[in-house]
Amino acid sequence: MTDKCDIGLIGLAVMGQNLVLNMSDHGFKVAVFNRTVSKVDDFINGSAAGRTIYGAHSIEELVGMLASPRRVMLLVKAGQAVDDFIEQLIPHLDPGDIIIDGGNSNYNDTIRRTAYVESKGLLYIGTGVSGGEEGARHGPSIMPGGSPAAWPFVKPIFQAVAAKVDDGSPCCDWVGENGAGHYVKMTHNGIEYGDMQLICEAYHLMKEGLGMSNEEMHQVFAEWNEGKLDSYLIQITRDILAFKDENGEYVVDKILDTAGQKGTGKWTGISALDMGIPLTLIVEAVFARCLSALLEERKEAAQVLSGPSSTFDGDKAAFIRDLHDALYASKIMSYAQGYMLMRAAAQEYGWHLNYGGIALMWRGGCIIRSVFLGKIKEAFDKNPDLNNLLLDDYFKAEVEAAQAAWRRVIAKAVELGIPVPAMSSALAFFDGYRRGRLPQNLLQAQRDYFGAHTYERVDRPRGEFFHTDWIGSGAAAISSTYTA
Ligand code: 2AM
Repeated sequence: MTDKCDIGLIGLAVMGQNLVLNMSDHGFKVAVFNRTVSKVDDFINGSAAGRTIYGAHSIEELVGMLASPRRVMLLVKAGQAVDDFIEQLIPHLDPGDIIIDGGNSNYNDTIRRTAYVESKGLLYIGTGVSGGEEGARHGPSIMPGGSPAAWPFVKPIFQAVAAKVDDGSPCCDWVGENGAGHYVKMTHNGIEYGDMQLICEAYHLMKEGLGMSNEEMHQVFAEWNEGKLDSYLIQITRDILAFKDENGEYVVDKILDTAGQKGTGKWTGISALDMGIPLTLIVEAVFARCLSALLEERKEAAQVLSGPSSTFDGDKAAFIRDLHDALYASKIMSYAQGYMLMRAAAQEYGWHLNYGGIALMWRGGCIIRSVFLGKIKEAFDKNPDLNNLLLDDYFKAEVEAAQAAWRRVIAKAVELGIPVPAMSSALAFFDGYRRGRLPQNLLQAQRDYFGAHTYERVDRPRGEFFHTDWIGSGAAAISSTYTA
């Protein structure tokens, strides 16, 4: 090695190795290190052989191999391992050097770490990297946040290795301060939960409601992937439905119906609850996984509890067209809710989020990549201050056009007893969001009745609170005495 390396990477699991190979494809010189040091030599002598990739056998050696300002990226297990490496790196780094965490860290940790690393005179980046091992190798979606001053030094590398959309724009841009990058990555994962659940509900309706074969469903998803729903998840669903094992049998039918989760959907839901944002579709998607995991309980219940015995007797082709629109409209609700969440988080944490840029970052490289995200980008290009996606002319018209079909699908699902928690909660959200008056006037009355929580009035300015003596006791109950 003659010159110093452009970047150092710690953590040589498959993601780390693939990202390093990707960086070397783009002409960057990369120094690598791993806790289990033998993996460094295995990599250097294996898939990294003959490339601009150089092994280090200690943190000190790694840091010594880097050009200034040094850029050290961690791709290690989220949690304590990140804090441990930060501690090990700090004594070897100089002011202005940059530590980058590319793992699936919780944004709260990234907020804390940014402040801590900055307090040592260094810069910090916490970045979402999406697209799995394949994405890391050939172009992930990269969502960096942290110390804004670090971005110009990382930008050329990240934008070179990131996925590109049709016009060549990279799926990587600056997201915002401290934990913003990991927050946006978390929201991406929540939206991914929602997209997957919506597809599963469509599958359930086709399979159980219409009695369709895997081959027929494969055809439907193949068609859907040619239109507005064109996306990675629809595409892999198409392929999964047609996939047969060595015995010529469909693999999907042999898979146990109990879903796992790593927690990012749950984090998204918790954040929404904390901030009071109705992220109903994603939360329903998390709960749908939870319900699926109660496998034994469900099997027992299936022996005892029955539902409607009606079967579908309508026009199947028409219903499939309706189902397309129901999925599409529900997806619009999910993204509208996701953007509501990010907007609230930006306010809560003081981030300056680039909403159109986020749509572009998700447009390619990641699991939720889709043509649809191009439309979201357009909506924010048209109006960067767009308050809600549903108020954009394009999406407003799309929902209007899909609305009747969406309602028919939900009604039919209810009639057939097939659960569609994401699609139906999306519709309930839409019907609530578009109403100037909801029944919570009654709820406020109830709260005031039993707990003297007070209420505001339609005929008085906001901020004036009233209490009614509902039971005529005359006693001025105050809510602080309410303990039920
Ligand atoms: P290893 O190869 O030594 O296990 C993904 O698991 C990556 O994170 C691997 O590079 C792994 O290193 C690293 N890793 C996991 N837990 C770690 C820890 N507690 N400290 C340091 N590195 C860790």
